Amino acid sequence: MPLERIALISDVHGNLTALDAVLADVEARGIDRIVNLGDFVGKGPRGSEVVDRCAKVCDVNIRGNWDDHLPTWTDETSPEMVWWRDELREDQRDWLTGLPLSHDLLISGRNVRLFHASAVSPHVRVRAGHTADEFEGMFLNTPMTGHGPAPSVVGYGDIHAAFVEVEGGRTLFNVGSVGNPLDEPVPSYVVLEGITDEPGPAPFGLQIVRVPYDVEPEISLAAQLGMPALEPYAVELRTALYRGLQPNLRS
Ligand SMILES: [Mn+2]
Repeated sequence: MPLERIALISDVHGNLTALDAVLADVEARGIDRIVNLGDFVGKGPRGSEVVDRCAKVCDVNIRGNWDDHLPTWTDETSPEMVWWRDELREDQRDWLTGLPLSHDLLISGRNVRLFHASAVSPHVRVRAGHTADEFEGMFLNTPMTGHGPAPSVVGYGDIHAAFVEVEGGRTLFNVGSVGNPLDEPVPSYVVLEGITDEPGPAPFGLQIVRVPYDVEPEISLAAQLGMPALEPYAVELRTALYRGLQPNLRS
């Protein structure tokens, strides 16, 4: 049986320019199966278009923390949250809040589990410099993950920083972010390679791909659309410096 490839993308955050660049790279590699690990919206200007694009091209879409809280956001005193929320159509808000929180695959004899931030909730964050307990927790069955076979490979998003870690026979990886990377200002995604639905051992590959694109048209478009919190967004896209660490630009 031939090896198959699956592209894993995450944290597009309304950045359609970066999403288009990554999808073009996925297509150029001849990959037609895409799983999105969530955070379609917020931070960037075109959440609505990103939702429509991903609903069309991704085989599986998983709910992130932003997709979970933005559609039902009620605090009208936060102009950027209101702007991002109101940009979404009613059917898109329903679509986002109805997405699954976890997805299991069997590839080359490995049980692979994908979710946004952790096995507990899309709102519970696990950083690259995690504790041993946090590492263990990523592989556990929880009410959020359901009770499928225990995974030996877990992939997630949320922290906007790609990594791969192999420890005690288990692999934990982060796909990084398409629209708002914070490890370097270049979008990342992951390609998994193996034989899907194959219970026996077979070659298995995992590759982090970086796709450069010009951030300036994306920033200009956000300005043109009158998106609030433009300056911290521009700094994040240009330098990968998280807005919470931009002391003079906190909004
Ligand atoms: Mn995110």
